[in-house]
Amino acid sequence: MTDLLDRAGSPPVSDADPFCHEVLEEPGPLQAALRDAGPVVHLTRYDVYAMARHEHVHAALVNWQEFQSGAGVGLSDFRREKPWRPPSLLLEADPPRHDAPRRVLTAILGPRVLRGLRERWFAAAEQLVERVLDEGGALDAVPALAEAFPLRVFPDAVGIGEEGRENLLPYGDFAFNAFGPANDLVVEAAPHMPRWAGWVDAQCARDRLTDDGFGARIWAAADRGEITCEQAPLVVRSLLTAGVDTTVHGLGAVLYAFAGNPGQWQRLRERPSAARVAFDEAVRWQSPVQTFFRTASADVSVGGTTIPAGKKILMFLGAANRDPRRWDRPDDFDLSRDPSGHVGFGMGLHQCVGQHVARLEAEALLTALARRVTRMELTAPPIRHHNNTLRAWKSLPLHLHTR
Ligand code: PQP
Repeated sequence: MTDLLDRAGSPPVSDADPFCHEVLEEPGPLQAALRDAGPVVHLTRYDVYAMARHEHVHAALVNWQEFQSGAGVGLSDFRREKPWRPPSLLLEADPPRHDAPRRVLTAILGPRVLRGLRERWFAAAEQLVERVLDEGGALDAVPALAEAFPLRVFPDAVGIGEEGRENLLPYGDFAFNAFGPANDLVVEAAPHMPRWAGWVDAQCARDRLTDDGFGARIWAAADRGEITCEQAPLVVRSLLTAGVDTTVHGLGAVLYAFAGNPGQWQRLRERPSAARVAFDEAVRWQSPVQTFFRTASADVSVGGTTIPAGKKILMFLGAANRDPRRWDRPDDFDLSRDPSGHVGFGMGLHQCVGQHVARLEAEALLTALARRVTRMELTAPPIRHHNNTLRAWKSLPLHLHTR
């Protein structure tokens, strides 16, 4: 009887480090081991729990009452440790505090506002693709496309000035590293962080923003009393933290997917309207945002084991998106599948509020490429960029063929 209770109470354990370089380079084996070990695994190295199966990750993400965000969605427990910056009003907040900022951003980043950007972003993508093809079509797709396009359209859309934009990518990279442990990725960047953060915080002030961007719309919501004037700069900060690296690595994922699957590129060229589904399938397949933590608000029972109140739980979005219990041939990038239900944009209350922005950027770039490029050829092995949260490329050497 005691034995039964014990076994019912204690989950399988693993001493693996999900944030070591070996796993960041190739997370597949750890993801499979965690999925196969059971619904919940205790990661002894950090004394946190892990979920990697689609069923349980999905269920936890929609259960914001028991799996909270307010203590931070990284390893650090904000109830015990001072956060590296004032917590996000969106990502690192629970209802009811979360709701007003979320409502404001939902409207600003929604389909109605984005329709007004569509033509401009499609033209910018055409121009960028023309330029790289004029230069011969041999390029590193990370700087030349995946970084260049979001940097070309997103900061303008927010309405920040030209000066200092080179801080955006390193700031975002730091923020996503900071969700993990204080490993070498965090420690080596930390000395630069105050400079990046100082610049980002300064861009959030009303008088630094153009009067027609997302930033101005956030301040207008404060004028209408939908959020407070103290909240407005932090909501702008969320856009600047979340809006660049994520789409850069999302675009990197979809370009890598097509470079390695020429048949799928052929399919997209025949049916360019599939660009949005293709992007979602790439987000499922690569999961640019690999993991996020939640915190148990009470003792919570999952798959027969109890996670004690106050413990952090690591949600493996990338593992859920490759779970063979949920997906046929999960490791194939396949435009014929319906990727909906993937958790690459999260799920539930916190599901990515910027996903329509990301999809529009991807649709614009893929449409422009599909019009001209017959084949994307990898000309050298791509190189991963390691980040504690993001699955990313440092380099993606491509030749874009036009005939
Ligand atoms: C994945 C909000 C969202 C977006 C913030 C913040 C930071 C990152 C993200 C994560 N995020 N997609 O600072 O509010």
